[in-house]
Amino acid sequence: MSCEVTFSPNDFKSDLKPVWCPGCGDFAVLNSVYRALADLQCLPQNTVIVSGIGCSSRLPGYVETYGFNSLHGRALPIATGVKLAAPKMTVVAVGGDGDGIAIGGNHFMHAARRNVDIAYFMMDNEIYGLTKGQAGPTTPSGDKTKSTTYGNPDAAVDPCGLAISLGASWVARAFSGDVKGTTELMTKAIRHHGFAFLNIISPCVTWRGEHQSKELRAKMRVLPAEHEVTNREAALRFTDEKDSLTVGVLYDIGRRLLSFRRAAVPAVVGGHPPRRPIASERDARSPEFSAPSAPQWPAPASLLSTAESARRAPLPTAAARACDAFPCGWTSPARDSTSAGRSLLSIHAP
Ligand SMILES: Cc1ncc(C[n+]2csc(CCOP(=O)(O)OP(=O)(O)O)c2C)c(N)n1
Ligand code: SF4
Ligand SMILES: [Mg+2]
Repeated sequence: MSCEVTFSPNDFKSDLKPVWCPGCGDFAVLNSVYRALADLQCLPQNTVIVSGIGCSSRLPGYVETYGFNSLHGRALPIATGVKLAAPKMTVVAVGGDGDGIAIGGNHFMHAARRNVDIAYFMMDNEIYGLTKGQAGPTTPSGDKTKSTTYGNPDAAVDPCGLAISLGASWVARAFSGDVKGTTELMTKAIRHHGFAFLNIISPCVTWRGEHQSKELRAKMRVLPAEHEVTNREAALRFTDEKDSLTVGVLYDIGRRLLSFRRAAVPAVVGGHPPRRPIASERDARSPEFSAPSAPQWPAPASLLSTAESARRAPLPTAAARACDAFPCGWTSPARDSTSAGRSLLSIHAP
């Protein structure tokens, strides 16, 4: 007798009650997260949500999956580590505009260019909410805030434009008030193989005013059907909008995943063998793992078999010496043949 368990959005609600201000856009984002996880039937034990610090970064606590409310600006390096150590997990990073583009801007750049297989939802309220309303990188020029009482003298950054220029392979924009649209974009981001960046415009009623929500809704436009998602120039045209707020997938290209490139590194480089070819496991995701989707970059058989044969081959003496000297506890094949091919990250995984 088979027993199939299905999850509803309510199953992803944790016992914690959100402490956001009444009317905060992050409530709607949270709702979309519950729905997206249910739509994809993500198993809670196979899902991790990692955040930084900020009002928005409280989100992992409200979701019944693994979660990590980490340090300001550090969601992406931690999510990257989780994904590399546990490649079968569905990894979602979340946080605010300040968390992702100000203090965490450097990490944003490297996660995008490395094309780590994680979905990143940035809740963009154009302000530092938790610390009481200072202007941040996405605050429009000229806007008065607690820290710019005469008007913001700086130019604002468009997070989608930034992500495209940094090499992200999937970039989209959503408005939190559009729960259906945001949910759809979240499911696409999670299914995407590679770094998927979703900029969610999410009003802060307390520091940006109650009118912000209405104004944003009035500006919302759906991406024209003829938009070509692989056309970089076309995508960038939607990242410099003043009077409109276009939602949808702006950019979507296939690029090799970080895991594929790691599998391709020859055994002797840096004295470490490549990690086991996790890409094959990743792409043959069985239904027990969430988000089945056709990989945009099917595992190149020649690449994986090269990596696999490199893994099995004994290391040259010099390389083995380099591993012995490495202070991470990594066991070289010379000392223990059973751990050949395991990387530092897999050794340290729980
Ligand atoms: C290293 C460090 N620097 C500064 C802070 C203070 N701090 C906490 S949250 C935050 C800004 C949060 O803004 P954002 O990421 O946009 O999130 P929001 O609260 O708007 O959702 C700042 C500056 C901190 N906690 N740690
Ligand atoms: S301060 Fe702004 S972002 Fe933070 S909970 Fe309140 S409304 Fe939301
Ligand atoms: Mg913010």
